[in-house]
Amino acid sequence: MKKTILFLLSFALTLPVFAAMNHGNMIMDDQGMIMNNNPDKLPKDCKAVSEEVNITIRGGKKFAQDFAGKMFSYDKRNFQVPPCARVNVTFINEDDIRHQFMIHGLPGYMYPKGMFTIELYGKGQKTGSFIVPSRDYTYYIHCEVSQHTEKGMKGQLKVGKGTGDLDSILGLTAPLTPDLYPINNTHYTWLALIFSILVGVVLIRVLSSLLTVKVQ
Ligand SMILES: [Cu+2]
Repeated sequence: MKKTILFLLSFALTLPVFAAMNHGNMIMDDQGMIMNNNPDKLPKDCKAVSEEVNITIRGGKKFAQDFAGKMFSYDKRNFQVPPCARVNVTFINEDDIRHQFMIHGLPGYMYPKGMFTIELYGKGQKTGSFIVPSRDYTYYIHCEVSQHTEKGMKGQLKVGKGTGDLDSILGLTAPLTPDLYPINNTHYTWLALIFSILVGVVLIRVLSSLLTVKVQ
């Protein structure tokens, strides 16, 4: 009996912990995780899946390089799908750091906290699905890793006609609070400038006279 227990215990300890953890709504491995994957459960207001929509979205530094002051983004930042569509998202991370495809505002009775998320710890890709409800709405997509949204990793998904555009989406909408770096010139700034010019003139005079003496 003891031997059997020991054998089972040693076997359990050698199981790869991260190989395929499934915590209810979370599928995890050593590459990343998918939260609230839902390929089949219909929202209350949908009788059937209206359409199959496949989306491939890439994340990384290189997608932000055309935008001054930004650091990360997605290759596509604006999506539109029909009501009750099943959205199959393939998220590809092209960086060596953690990125997410996270969408908010989905019905809480199906998606805890209203979220569907694909997270990749580094380079790689994962595919997950969610089914959108029937009402027109604009859903917020972003990467929640600290500062990544502010640095450009933000997008939107419109169901039906949507409910307008979100702010601060690179190449699409203006930021609500633009980054400003104002230069406040005071009297002291001008005094410092005049003083520097005068010192410069004096230095040129003194140096040139010294050099002239040396040559003679
Ligand atoms: Cu990110």
